[in-house]
Amino acid sequence: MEPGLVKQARQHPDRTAVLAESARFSYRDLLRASAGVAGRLLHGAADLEEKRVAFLLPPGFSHVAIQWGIWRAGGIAVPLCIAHPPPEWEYVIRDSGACLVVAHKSLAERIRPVALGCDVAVAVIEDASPEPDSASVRLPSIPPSRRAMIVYTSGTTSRPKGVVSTHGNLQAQIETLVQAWGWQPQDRILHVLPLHHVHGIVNVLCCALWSGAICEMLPGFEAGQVWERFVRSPLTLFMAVPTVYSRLIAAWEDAPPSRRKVWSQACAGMRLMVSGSTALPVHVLEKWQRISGHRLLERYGMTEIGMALSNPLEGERRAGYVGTPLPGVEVRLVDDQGKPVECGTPGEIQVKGPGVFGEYWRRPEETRAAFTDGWFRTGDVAVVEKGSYRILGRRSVDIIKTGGFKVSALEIEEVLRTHPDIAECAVVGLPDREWGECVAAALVPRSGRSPSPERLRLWAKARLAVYKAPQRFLRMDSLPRNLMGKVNKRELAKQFPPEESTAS
Ligand code: MCA
Ligand code: AMP
Repeated sequence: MEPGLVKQARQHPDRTAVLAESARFSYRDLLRASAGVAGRLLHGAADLEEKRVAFLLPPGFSHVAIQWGIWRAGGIAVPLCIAHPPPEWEYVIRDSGACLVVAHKSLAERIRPVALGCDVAVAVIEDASPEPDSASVRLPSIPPSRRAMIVYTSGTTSRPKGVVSTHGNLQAQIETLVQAWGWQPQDRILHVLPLHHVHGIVNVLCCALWSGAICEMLPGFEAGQVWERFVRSPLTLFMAVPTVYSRLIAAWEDAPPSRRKVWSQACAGMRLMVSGSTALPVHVLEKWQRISGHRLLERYGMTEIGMALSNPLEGERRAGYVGTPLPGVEVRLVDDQGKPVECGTPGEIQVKGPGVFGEYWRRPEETRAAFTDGWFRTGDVAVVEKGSYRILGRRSVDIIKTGGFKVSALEIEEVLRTHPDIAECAVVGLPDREWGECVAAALVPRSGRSPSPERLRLWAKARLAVYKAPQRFLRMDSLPRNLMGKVNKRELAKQFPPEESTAS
């Protein structure tokens, strides 16, 4: 038994799978390279038996070959974000109990001290290449119940939790999207998203490779580069977070009229453009439609479940709505007592289905708390109106979505409290035109200390992923607290001056 993606790839070995850095790699190349990787990871053993292998590679063919190689060897793939500072890597390596870190040569020197500090070896790889003899590598049988991947996600606990997806979960998450969005072998998608989250991993990369389509990978997102790529040759699909669309709109507005026209025309060949990970502002949807001619398809999902709700491929895509349950996904809304609500009444979104994860890595308590009678509790609140779901917000004020990344206020507070100049602090998300929400920190400095916002941001960026580092700071004499002594975050959010520009 092979992972579903591998089985699929065998059906069209000669088609192009990955385009990156002007090089073309076929599905046969991917099968061979990943078999070679698996053989080296196994190193004579029969099966990695769910050992965790962390990997740190820029987007490209090698990244995919390592991911597949870990899967084919029977291991659990733990993607590391190339832009994270060392403390974030260390946390993931330790928490997942990784037995090895596979690092691209360009990143090896940065991660080596971290891995060695965790007593974990580093395997440095040059660019993975297809191996002519890799067909002879003996690989273990991988049933759908085998754990495949751990993706770290922030939540209402202070440190991120590892979401464990099995091969069966991934297959279900992919198949529902392939069906709903009509993926075909003729598709060609431009990949600009990070590869340590489900949006970039499942919705873009895995769906493309499942379908025999072409996944063209850019090193990252830069608006002008993406527009010019749209122009160069036809693409059929694009998927991104609202901040990316806002940036594309801003670049278009800054461009001379002749370029605008060429850019807009280049979108005509696309068959579908998707937005998700955070609410799509209606003004972005409308502007994008005017510029590109495409009405963005907005969908709703979560690391723990893959995608759950989607506007239709054919038919009306309602602004401000995320559509209806995807094929094979059950969704219900419940009240505070856990009872399903009437249509038109807000309730918490709960999800069931083969794509829903089974556990947070080594966190049985949190796993138990996340489910009710087999339904996963998302913590998001929605309402159904005229048959379509509208997301109203989240139950917890401590979860912030910034530029599509979910961050935990509690995690950021915990780190800020270790700063020698900070006596007390509280973190909130504030509405932000560019990022959806931005991370804002209210600080009570220790007496006689006066840390500057710029220095604090730099200090935070050395310890936390850059998107967790507060963009706005507010100095206070004391934090607003309720009678129980708990910080009143809704009150606190109101105390930040409006219209202040972000630090970036
Ligand atoms: C970058 N910065 C950010 C963010 N990204 N700050 C807050 N929130 C962010 N998301 C920082 C930069 O480090 C920099 O700080 C400053 O902001 C500007 O950087 P810039 O180079 O302009 O940003 P960028 O590197 O171009 O990134 C913007 C981005 C990126 C492309 C929109 O945030 C991104 O790729 N977002 C997508 C996230 C995503 O895929 N989420 C899916 C997870 P300084 O100036 O101080 O250096 S959610 C998911 O998977 C579920 C399942 C779902 O539903 O999809
Ligand atoms: P993550 O845990 O990073 O996978 O983020 C999942 C969260 O992103 C969900 O729980 C929602 O809060 C949010 N989210 C995803 N898609 C949407 C959307 N279309 N509209 C509003 N929120 C969304």
